[in-house]
Amino acid sequence: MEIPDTLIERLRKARCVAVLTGAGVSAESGVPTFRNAQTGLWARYDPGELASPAAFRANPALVWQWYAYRRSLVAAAEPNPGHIALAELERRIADFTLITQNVDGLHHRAGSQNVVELHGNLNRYRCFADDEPVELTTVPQDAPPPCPRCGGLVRPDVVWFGELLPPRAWRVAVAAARRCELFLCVGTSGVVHPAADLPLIARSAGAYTVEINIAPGALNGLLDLHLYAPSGHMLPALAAAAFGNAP
Ligand code: BV8
Repeated sequence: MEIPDTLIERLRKARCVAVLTGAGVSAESGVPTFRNAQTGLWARYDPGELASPAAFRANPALVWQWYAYRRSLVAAAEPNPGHIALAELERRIADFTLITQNVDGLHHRAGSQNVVELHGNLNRYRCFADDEPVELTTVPQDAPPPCPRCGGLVRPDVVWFGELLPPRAWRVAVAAARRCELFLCVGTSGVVHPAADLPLIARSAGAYTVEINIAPGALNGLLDLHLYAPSGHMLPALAAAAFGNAP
């Protein structure tokens, strides 16, 4: 799919850009997207059910094993050209904010320095009883270990459905959406809130808003431009068109 010259010019001239990514940007790294993460033995579970405090209370071992499985997928994955292009854009644009719904840490591994993790990171842990961070030297595969401080259950440091987003992360994300002149929404179904509100906040504040996805989704028709192509192709092409391939 051709990239309109107007978008290339906007990116080249932009002083302030914000990007929201979803599971689609990690798909080309071999990490299944959130809604089709369920294959094999996990196929019979609904991720929206597993990713909840109720599921963890009811069956901590099952939820812990699901995250152990996903952690193994992520450990075997490498950042793809889409992640790398976003790290390059961060180096080229003065005020660049990368906001992600993903919990896989691949943006950091691609070299992005300033990543706003709205939904946490599955390679970090915290105590289910008091929410304080927990450092694990070894990570058991079958069941959550006890918190070394209080004996409560250790959980992955991710935001489950029905839980509030980290207040600072959300504040930073909204501020970036409000001040940016260009907002890119990449690889997200746009069904999970409040993250999916960000492109609309940006648009109502006057930003030019762009969706990059392989198929129309919940944001279809709501943004200024919709580009349908894999992000691992589209993002490098966009970065090269705007800034060249010079290192
Ligand atoms: C909240 C971490 C306030 C965990 C995730 C009832 C009670 C409480 C809240 C609600 C409720 N009903 C609704 C809500 C709100 C709820 C919500 O939005 N539900 C939805 C499902 C309707 N939200 C919340 O609960 C949030 N908190 O509202 O707090 C509150 C609190 C209490 C009471 C009331 C209000 C918390 C939401 C965070 C949930 N945690 N992740 C984990 O990962 O295990 S969300 C999860 O979904 C992932 O983070 C994922 O990133 C995210 C969104 O999904 P996507 O990233 O979009 O992934 P998806 O698979 O859906 O789509 C992939 C996309 O990529 C597709 O569009 C595809 O076309 C595209 N794609 C594929 N390949 C490519 C590609 N694009 C480009 N290139 C490719 N190659």
